[in-house]
Amino acid sequence: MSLLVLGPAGGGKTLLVKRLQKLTSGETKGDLGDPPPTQPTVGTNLTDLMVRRKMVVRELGGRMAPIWSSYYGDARAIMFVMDASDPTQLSSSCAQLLGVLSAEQLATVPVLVLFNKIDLPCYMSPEEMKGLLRLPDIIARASQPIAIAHVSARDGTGLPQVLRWLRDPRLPQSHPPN
Ligand SMILES: Nc1nc2c(ncn2[C@@H]2O[C@H](COP(=O)(O)OP(=O)(O)OP(=O)(O)O)[C@@H](O)[C@H]2O)c(=O)[nH]1
Ligand SMILES: [Mg+2]
Repeated sequence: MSLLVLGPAGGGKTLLVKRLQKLTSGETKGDLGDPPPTQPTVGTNLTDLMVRRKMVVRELGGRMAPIWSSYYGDARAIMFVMDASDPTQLSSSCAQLLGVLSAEQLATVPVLVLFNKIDLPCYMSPEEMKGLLRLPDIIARASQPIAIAHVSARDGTGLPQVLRWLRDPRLPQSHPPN
């Protein structure tokens, strides 16, 4: 299975994948440690992740957005990562997300929308953000199964939920109250 990780530059995709890799490697014993440094992804990053079985994770750098679609044919699941602490970026990220959801090749591919960086002060609550971005409408109209998670790749908040989704992306997810 191949998992595509998409989203705007600086949203935290690379750090998220590194954290998931560490969590699934069995070497953390519950402590993620300090976040490792990341560089903006030039092109794409490939990482193997063991969740039930080996999956290949392909992160596409935010600056690659114009050619993301050339990788859609290979995708079995998608994680779309945005920076919840950056209000100026959210609406353009949402437009990008709509583009992903409307791609014909992805019509049945499950999508996990991640609001990352919730360790930083956010100007809106997750519920307000969902409303502003009209996410309930978007989810109701989309053809693919969509789940949402609020996470921090920095401190690890919400990452167990991401791993649960990775085990079964097609299962309906329960959204814990935020
Ligand atoms: N505070 C905080 N910082 C984060 C979090 N996740 C990522 N960052 C930081 O955000 C910056 C960008 O993270 P990356 O993982 O490189 O972002 P990216 O989405 O891979 O960016 P591109 O590869 O350019 O598309 C880095 O300095 C990260 O340490 C988070 O949850 N909280
Ligand atoms: Mg990156």
